[in-house]
Amino acid sequence: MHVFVGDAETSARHHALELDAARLIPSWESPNRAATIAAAITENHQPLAGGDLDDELLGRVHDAGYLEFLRTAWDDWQQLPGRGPAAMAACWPARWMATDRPPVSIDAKLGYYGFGADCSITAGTWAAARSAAALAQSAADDVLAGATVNFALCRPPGHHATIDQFGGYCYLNNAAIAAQRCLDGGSGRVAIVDVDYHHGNGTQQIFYERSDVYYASIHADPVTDFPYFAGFADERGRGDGVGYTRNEPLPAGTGFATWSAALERCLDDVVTLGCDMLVMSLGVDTFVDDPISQFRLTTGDFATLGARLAAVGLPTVIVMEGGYDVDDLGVNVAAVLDTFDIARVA
Ligand code: Q9C
Ligand code: ZN
Repeated sequence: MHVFVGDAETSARHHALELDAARLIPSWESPNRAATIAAAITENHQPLAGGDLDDELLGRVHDAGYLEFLRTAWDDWQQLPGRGPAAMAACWPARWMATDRPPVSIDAKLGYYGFGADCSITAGTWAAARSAAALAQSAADDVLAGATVNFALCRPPGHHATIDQFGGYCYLNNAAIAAQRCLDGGSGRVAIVDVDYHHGNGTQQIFYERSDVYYASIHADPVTDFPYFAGFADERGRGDGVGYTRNEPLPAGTGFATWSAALERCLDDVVTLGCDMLVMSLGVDTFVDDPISQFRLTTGDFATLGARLAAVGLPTVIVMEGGYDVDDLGVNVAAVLDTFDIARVA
């Protein structure tokens, strides 16, 4: 396994403000997340840096206007009299409003190109998001070149980022970028299996009408949990994509027995649908002690997950998503990676 780890400074310069239960707080998605994971996984692995992000690849996953917004948002925010410390929306277009009219002011753009107040843009956001996406791209390139499995320590995470909206701590969809890179490099069909606690609404949307990417997610029921408006079991794809999306919403309190049964249904599809590469959106916010989530997986369960993924036997790119119990984050990620390594060698 090769592990791709970005420049720590670049990642650390992104720390957004988050509106959490009507309080503006430093985001749970904090810089020390990447630091603690890096410390844990570089005990056993020599870290590799990412290459330069391919803007053409980025443009195949995200909308050009959205990317231009992300690039310029912080500078635009600086022009705003009375601005606060992070660029954050306070108004989103409601159902009947004129969303076909391109936004001009930075306030309008923040509402148009975002979908949640858990997320904001700071001075380092664009560079950090690009750096994370470059890790996903490089991890995919290295698997295309023959590596069996790689890990990209992406921060900020990506699976909530849609074609043209940021939210849920995500700006660029790292898993989608890895998957698109695999397709462009010759894969016939990529499976994205998303085990983050939250539904990956962005990844689902990007590939919803396509049959070259199968998207499966196991997550907290959107009736009770973010992102609330996607991730229901009856979302199965549209057009050419019918049957290439699977959602496994599970109730708060879910433990590994129920969770792993849902994983088996996803992995059955990966085989049945003839996927030849696997991208895993690895969130460990399913951990029993996660401060913002309600599943009950243990460190031992993460080890079991790693071995199970290895048994799928496909070239695999593992992309970091969520996980907010910083004390156990490194050990939990390492549990997945180390058992994958051991199982794949055996
Ligand atoms: N009071 C990822 O795990 N809502 N994103 C949090 C906390 C947003 C999670 C509310 C959760 C987003 C990548
Ligand atoms: Zn999550």
